[in-house]
Amino acid sequence: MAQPSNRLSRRGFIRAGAVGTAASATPATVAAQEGERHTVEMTDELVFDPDEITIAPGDTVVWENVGGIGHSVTAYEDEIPADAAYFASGGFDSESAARSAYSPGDVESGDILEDGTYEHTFEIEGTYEYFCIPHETVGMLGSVEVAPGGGSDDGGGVSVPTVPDTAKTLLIATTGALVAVVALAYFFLKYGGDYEISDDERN
Ligand SMILES: [Cu+2]
Repeated sequence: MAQPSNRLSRRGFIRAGAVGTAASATPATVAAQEGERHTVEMTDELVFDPDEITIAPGDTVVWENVGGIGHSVTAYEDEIPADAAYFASGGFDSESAARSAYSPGDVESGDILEDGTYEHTFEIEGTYEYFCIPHETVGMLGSVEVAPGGGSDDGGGVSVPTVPDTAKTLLIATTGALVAVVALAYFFLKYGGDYEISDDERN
């Protein structure tokens, strides 16, 4: 005697659900490896805050002007890792180009105005020294340290600085499981109509 086809499909469905739950662990791992975003403020006190920040490879630093005075974020060409790409607000590819172009009030020239931001993603490990063109002489300098593991304990504007990695992983795993449950519920609603029919068939 052949089994009711809805039984087979139900079993297949449950198996698919289990696979979906197991597979959700993989995207969760990938998500954990995505770069974090760290904020460095530029203030009217003419400082980068924090002026030193440690991040992981692949992380992004977002410099935000929280005051009214314009600033630049300009890397010292000779004080970044040899194989790293040069970076500067305004998108210049050399320190000399950035220096000669800078013009107060002109965003295109690399000036970051009130509420303006500039961001750069760091892939290569090492130390990056940078400065603000108009305030270099008064010591508006900063550095970014890119190291494995990053600076989740340096409190340097990290989005979730106090949460240990294990807790973070747990949160991501929980999110993954939730997504799996929602997907499961979706398939139930769409394809799970046989369930009630099976009771009728037994009678
Ligand atoms: Cu400045």
